[in-house]
Amino acid sequence: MTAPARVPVRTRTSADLIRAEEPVLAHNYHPLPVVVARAEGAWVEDVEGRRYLDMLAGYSALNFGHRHPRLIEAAHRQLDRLTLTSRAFHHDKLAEFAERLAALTGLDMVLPMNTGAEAVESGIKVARKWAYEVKGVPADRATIVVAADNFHGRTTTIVSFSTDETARAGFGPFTPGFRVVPYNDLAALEAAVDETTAAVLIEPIQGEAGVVIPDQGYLTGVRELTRRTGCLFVADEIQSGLGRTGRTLAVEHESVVPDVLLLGKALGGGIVPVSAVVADREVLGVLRPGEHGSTFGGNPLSAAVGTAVVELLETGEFQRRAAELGVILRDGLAELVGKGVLGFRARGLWAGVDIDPALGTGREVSHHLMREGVLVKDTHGSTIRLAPPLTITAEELATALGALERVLRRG
Ligand code: IF1
Repeated sequence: MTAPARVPVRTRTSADLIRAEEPVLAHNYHPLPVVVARAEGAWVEDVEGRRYLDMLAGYSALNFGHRHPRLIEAAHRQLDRLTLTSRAFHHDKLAEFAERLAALTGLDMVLPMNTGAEAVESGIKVARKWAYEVKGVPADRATIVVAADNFHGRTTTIVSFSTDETARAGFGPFTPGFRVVPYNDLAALEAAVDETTAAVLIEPIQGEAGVVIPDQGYLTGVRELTRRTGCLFVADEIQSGLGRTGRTLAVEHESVVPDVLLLGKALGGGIVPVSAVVADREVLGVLRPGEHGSTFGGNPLSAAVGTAVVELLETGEFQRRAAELGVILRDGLAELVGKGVLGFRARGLWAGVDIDPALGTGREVSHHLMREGVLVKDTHGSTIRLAPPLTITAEELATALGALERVLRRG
């Protein structure tokens, strides 16, 4: 076969670049046709220099916006000194990262990993080991109770307990040991928990499901039930945590402290993948040398950026912004109910917006918004999710809401 003539890289347009991906990139995504070349704060710019307001923020990986100066500075400083040691040796950035992250969350110990799915996998392993060593569950009998419509990542074990057929089908055989109950249903949870239960694993707010916020009292109920029955409450705050909802953690809205916290996304400041399992010593202490690990987990660059992220959160500024601007977002969306919006769920700077299906799918609405200079992502059906950087201004938020109003008005 003769190779197709290649267009010189520098003259490639967005359309060229999208076409160039097709034969060489796995088709596991269907992105909007925008090709981003640079970004700053809440704004991204495409190859042709068109600017867009980023109302997705890397699914909350960019809570502090693109290229936050403090985070970029921390990364640059670390790049000039030391980037990787592996955990075979100590390095001079890890203690501070763990100390400050533990202090931020009020728990004792940190297990550093990289991606969200790895934090979830690690949380599952820790919960199972805790069940055998501390709770006394017979070998290989531990169960973990999870919620329907969950999203915790893409590994084979995690998709084993997904209820989304697209995420699961074709990837079996699946990992046993999980029980699925409806979300926001304490009676169903209670019925599923027994003496084999190591943990209840839930998202305090379900992201992929469409920003589904449980009834007030649910998280308190999960805390009470897990304590009473002697199993761990594992909260996946990978998307909901680190300022997004107006608090450092979404569980704080009910003043609940889980046994195990899973963090990711924004912990890497949009620069490097950084995730962590955070828990008290009684739980994370079950891991001993050689039993779990990661080449990249807690590497110097990740630790430096992660520490800078924790420093930003220590100020409380971003949580406050999310809470205050969240009111503007909520009020703006309330104005659109009946004008193309059927309903919405919002907490802090995070919203799932159900668009009247007569006006188009979530995908079509996202496409129209892109043409208006606003980037969002649909979830299922006609729901779009909004999760702008927490650095967005009130004016920028109004710009995005104005664009949504125009798109809905045109239908
Ligand atoms: C994709 C959704 C967001 C997560 C929670 C763990 C992970 C995620 C609560 C795994 C990841 C992602 C992954 C991304 C799309 C995305 C997503 F639509 F699927 F639900 F954010 F809204 N726990 N969420 O939300 O983290 O391994 O990806 O670092 O395309 O899969 P990861």
